[in-house]
Amino acid sequence: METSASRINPVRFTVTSSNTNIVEAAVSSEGLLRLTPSQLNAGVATITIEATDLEGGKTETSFMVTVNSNIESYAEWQTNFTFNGEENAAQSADPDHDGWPNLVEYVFVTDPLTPTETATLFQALSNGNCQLTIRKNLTLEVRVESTTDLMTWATVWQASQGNSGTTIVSYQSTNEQATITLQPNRFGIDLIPRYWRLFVVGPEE
Ligand SMILES: [Ca+2]
Ligand SMILES: [Ca+2]
Repeated sequence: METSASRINPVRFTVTSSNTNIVEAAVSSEGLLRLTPSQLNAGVATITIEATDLEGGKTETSFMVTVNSNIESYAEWQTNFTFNGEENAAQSADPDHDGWPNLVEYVFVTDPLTPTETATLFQALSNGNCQLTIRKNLTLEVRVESTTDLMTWATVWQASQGNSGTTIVSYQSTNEQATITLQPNRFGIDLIPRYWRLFVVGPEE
């Protein structure tokens, strides 16, 4: 006579995160709790674990986790430079007179105290596309807009979409920066010349 026995789990676990933008939580079939922090967003989330026994009885417990961001903020970035006076460190200041205020220098990872060749980092290409080399991990609202008439601007790309989206022709990145080629309209060859602009919402000062 043969007998067999299979192991049953006397308790089932489910887990939820109060903010999956900050941390995702899951329990594997082996009962391991896995927490996956966001690469971009910092903050606090509550993880709740619920256990259900074979009779359907439930109990739960929760704890809080804090996710720290290792993305360099504007405030951290500007401490890398020795500005001549506090007003020169402001987001809107342009102490090197290259036309890019410090906030834009931060977004492009350029030196706010040395004139930047801005046209090589954000340029309209002759085929009607646009290319920019920009900080890869941005928590600020940053978007590229285009227009044909300088009246109506359309968003072509925004930082939150990263390397996904139909307007991206190519996306190459290093640890810190991404070089992105954008096409405003796949069918709009007759709409050249186009104008491009970068729109940045700075952090509270
Ligand atoms: Ca500047
Ligand atoms: Ca500069």
